[in-house]
Amino acid sequence: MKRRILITAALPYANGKPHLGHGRSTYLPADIFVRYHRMKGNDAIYVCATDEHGTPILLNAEKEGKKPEEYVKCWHDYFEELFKKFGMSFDVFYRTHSPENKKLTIEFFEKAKKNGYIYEQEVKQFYCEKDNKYLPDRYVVGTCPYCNAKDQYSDYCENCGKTFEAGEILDPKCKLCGKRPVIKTAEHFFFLLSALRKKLNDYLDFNEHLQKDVKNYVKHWVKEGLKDWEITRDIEWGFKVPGKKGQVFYVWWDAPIGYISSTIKWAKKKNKDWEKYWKSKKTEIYHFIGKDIIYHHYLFWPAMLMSVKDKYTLPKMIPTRGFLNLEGKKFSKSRGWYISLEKFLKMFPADYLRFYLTMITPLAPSDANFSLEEFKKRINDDLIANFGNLSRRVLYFIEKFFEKKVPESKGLGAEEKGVVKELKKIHEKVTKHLEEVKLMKALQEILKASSVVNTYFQQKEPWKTKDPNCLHVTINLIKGLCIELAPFLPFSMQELWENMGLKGKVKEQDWDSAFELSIKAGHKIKTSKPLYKPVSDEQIGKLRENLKKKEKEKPIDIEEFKKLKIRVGSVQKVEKIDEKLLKLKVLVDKERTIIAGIGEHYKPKELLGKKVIVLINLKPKKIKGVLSEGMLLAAEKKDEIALLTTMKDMPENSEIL
Ligand code: B3M
Ligand code: ZN
Repeated sequence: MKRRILITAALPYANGKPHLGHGRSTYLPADIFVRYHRMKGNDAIYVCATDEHGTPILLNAEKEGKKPEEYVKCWHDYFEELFKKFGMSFDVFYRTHSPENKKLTIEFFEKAKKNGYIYEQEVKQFYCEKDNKYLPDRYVVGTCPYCNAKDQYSDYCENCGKTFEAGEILDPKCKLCGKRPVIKTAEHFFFLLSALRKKLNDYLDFNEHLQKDVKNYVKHWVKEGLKDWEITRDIEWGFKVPGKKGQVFYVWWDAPIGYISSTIKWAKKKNKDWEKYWKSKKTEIYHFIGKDIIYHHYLFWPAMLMSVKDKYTLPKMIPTRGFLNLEGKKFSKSRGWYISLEKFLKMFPADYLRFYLTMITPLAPSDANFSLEEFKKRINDDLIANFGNLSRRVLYFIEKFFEKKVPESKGLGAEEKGVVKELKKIHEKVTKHLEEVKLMKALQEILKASSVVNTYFQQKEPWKTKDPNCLHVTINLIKGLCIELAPFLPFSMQELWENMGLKGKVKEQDWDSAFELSIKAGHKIKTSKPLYKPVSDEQIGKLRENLKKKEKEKPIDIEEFKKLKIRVGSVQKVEKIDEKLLKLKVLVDKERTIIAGIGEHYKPKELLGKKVIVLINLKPKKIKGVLSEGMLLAAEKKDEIALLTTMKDMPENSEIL
């Protein structure tokens, strides 16, 4: 029987370019999963949107001098375009700043309130008297009261991970004007999460589809006690709270409702009944997320759905995956350690990225590493050598020996029967893994199947024997593999489908009959042109170089600058070592020997008694047998060099700040 399956991926903030890691944990796995289910003949839809509210978005829009409406629209369009290139097959890609979402957000609030799950309470808040506004989280920066880290937001310290209440942060400053804010009280709405503790616990206990490790983690939180949740904010961007001047809903209140409102948008267009997808026991709901938003999806969201008492179906499964590192280090835009999805897709086909990311992404909240070298290896060895070349060779021999026509089979021999049987068996495993959202395992099995065909093909040596039976069977098996790989590699499998001379779309083929031998003798193939180009060392080298360059361009902070000990010194003695090198004695904190490559620019005499600027905490280094204990700073232009000095006479060892 046809199943009804609703699949979502975490809604990306309309607030900047996503990097490679963002694609891995949510959008790609959800896309593979939905593509599989469509081929299974299920009624599966893939819903996503941009997440468009919240303080960081407002702050960035202000920084760019844009209206937030304008700002998020720009990013929405950017994501839409980018996701198309990545092969995301959304049924709808909508927005949270939409009329449908506004209506439903207020409806959720009112229903939950009516049912007693929302109450009002006074909270302390920072207020800037110069800007005349309340300053939520990100609008206040200061020093962490626990670890003394500077420049932390007023609700959370990135350094030690502690969260704070308003008023706790030391030396608070308004992010807009730098003035110290005052503390005022304001009435805010809270969601009574604590009252749903038992129900949430039951939901976790009785749902055997949730990942065990994540579930245990969440149950631990429930056991520790759930804090009620403040769901309103004092900013001017978001959906206004009815009857409350100057307050909007917290972004996490309306964001998950965006899953439903986007479905409503889709249903309207397609003339469908959205409630069937959200309020029927028959519907299976899957939310694909990254591990940073576990709390929101395993607790807040089911609690919200329960609180409105509107027959909403709770998520069947919340596939949760970890973060991605790049060459062993955390992605970081500010530190320049970063490759955007956009940039990568400009350099390589989307299928390469889809393939590699799937290969390093188990169904687990553990982190993975994107290694450029490993990427090259996987693509060249597994995708191209194992599968790509096999499919090309089969087509090539049919082209060469049989004028592009699939030859007659003389009935399957024992060997052929053996391979077909084995591939059918593997197909069952692949299917089982896909059902369980174990996409990496499914792909590994498919590659195993491809190896089986490869081994058979090598043994048969059709390039020598021109064995029609072998070619007849293998092209049918390639067709099966092409169907199996289609959810993972939609672009290149459609190309292969067409190269094989097959009609229609591979994504619309029936999953279960993948390994029926449906290509008959006489069928004409189109071409044996190769599907893939190997990843080259140059490409990888270029990416690496770029990373290094960006890392160098990253701004340093004052702490890093302060590490450099730069001082005034006076030249006491100068000797020539050779044409280029001079050996100087410079009095700074003490007399230091310094070897400098300025022999072509300064005569020893000229330097005597002069004040120079010296970096003194550089690791001492032996040059031409002499230990150099510092570096003279100089300005450089083509082949001219000028030593730095001070504009006023300053005593030795004066600090450069
Ligand atoms: N925008 C955060 C994130 O992308 C948030 C997800 C919302 S899902 C309803 O991690
Ligand atoms: Zn201010």
